[in-house]
Amino acid sequence: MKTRCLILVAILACAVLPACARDKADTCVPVVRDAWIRLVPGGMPMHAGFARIDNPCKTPFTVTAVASDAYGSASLHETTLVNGISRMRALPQLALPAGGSVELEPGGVHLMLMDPKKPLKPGDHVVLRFEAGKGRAINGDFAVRAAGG
Ligand SMILES: [Cu+2]
Repeated sequence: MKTRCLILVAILACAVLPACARDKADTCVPVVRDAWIRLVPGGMPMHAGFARIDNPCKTPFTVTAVASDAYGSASLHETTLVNGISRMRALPQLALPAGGSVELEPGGVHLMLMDPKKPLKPGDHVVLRFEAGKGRAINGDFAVRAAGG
């Protein structure tokens, strides 16, 4: 009886495992790390968010929208130097190649966060959601830091 059970378990495991492996590949998602938000002096309702996003998956992940319950609006921005003047422009999307990563950092690509729904102070945490269409999305936990921090 015991032997028969063991054989049954082995057969079931064989039937189930390939499906598990396939599910794992499908549910692989990029990881948001070292994420932080910089407050602006004077409590201006306009913050910048920075992070590193790693995509260890076999499929690219293209961020097409950013959302947060903590802000009236969130978007992708890029800072560029034009004739020595620092300018910002909206980025329609941010591509994360398979196995690649992107750095959102001061002076480069960043998140423009407008109209905080309640006052934020250093040490607070805010969740930002990176959406890639077709229901695909990842969350990042952002730590709030003081202006200049
Ligand atoms: Cu900006």
